[in-house]
Amino acid sequence: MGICEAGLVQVLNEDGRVVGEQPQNLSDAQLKDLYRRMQWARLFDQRAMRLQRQGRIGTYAPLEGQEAAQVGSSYVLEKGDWLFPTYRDLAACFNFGLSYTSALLYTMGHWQGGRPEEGYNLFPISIMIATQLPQAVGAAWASKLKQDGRVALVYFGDGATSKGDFHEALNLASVLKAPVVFFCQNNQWAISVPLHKQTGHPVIADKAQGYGLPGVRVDGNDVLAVWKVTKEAVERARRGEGPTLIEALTYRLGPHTTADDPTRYRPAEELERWKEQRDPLRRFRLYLEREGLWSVQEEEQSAAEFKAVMDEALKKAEQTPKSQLQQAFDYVYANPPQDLLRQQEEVLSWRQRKGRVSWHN
Ligand SMILES: Cc1ncc(C[n+]2csc(CCOP(=O)(O)OP(=O)(O)O)c2C)c(N)n1
Ligand SMILES: [Mg+2]
Repeated sequence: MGICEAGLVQVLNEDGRVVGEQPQNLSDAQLKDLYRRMQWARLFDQRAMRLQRQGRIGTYAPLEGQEAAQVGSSYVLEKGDWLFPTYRDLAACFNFGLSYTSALLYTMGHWQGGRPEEGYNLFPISIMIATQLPQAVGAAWASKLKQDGRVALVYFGDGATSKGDFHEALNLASVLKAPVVFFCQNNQWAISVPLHKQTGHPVIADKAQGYGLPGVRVDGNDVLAVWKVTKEAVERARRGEGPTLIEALTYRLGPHTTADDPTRYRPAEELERWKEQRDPLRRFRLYLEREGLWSVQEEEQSAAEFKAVMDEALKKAEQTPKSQLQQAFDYVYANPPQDLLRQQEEVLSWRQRKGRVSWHN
């Protein structure tokens, strides 16, 4: 699939040259901030992969290659809005109140992991494919009824479009004119299933037509284009004009998760092409350098700043006392049902016999 297709919104081409209409309302400081967030997301991701290999965190789903799609879109939200992420959307979460410590605690299996700062409506990470879509429509509908002006932005992958939840959510959102933005990161693979085996019509944005809402296809590796189309969709939702489906065409450069080996199903040339020519960071950096807004020194300084912040976050996460098995039961129901209480009793007495209290061993 070529990236210069008709109907694909682009601002920058692969060499960072302006080929589309530039967003006028981003300041120089914001442009640099966007780049820095992408750079830090990549550095976090690379560090997390190493931490998993060292056995210091659990299974991890890398986002490398999808930084522009996630940073550009989440950058548009206001604090009180809603964000519904999947397991691959940490770059979006970091833009929306999630600290590195909280993200690390999540991957370490701590019950308090994944919690955002106060005031951010960041929904828990959805590992179940597509379940978050109807939930986002529900949150958006509630906002509409309450007239609180909030918008819900929901992330999902190309694979999720095969689930009934995707179709139900688009249909319901359209009927209700719910203020929700459906953001599909089409990274062209659902684990080892390529897009052409996922759908008979590979332009995901087109599927919006059947439900009576606008569908936009954007170059997901072009942060300015992503920001622009998401801004329009969020503003449209906030004006009460209803939902939009955005398809961000991108590519997962890493494995599906740390438990996957993509060399068994993905052609090496495909990966090479996306890595060398279509890297979202390289493209934006080339643009910023030409505009005189970024330099090698700034790149190095920003990376050093990241390292200090990350080291501190990791220290905090590793010093956090391990979760107790009891806590797995504490925060699910206000009034736990009988079968859960039975399970609790069973597992706790089993653990007690073994002399263990942490769920980490
Ligand atoms: C309901 C459900 N079915 C199956 C799975 C197993 N599973 C995990 S990730 C995945 C592929 C998802 O692909 P996609 O939606 O393209 O997202 P990506 O991983 O590419 O970001 C599947 C099938 C799951 N987590 N939930
Ligand atoms: Mg995918």
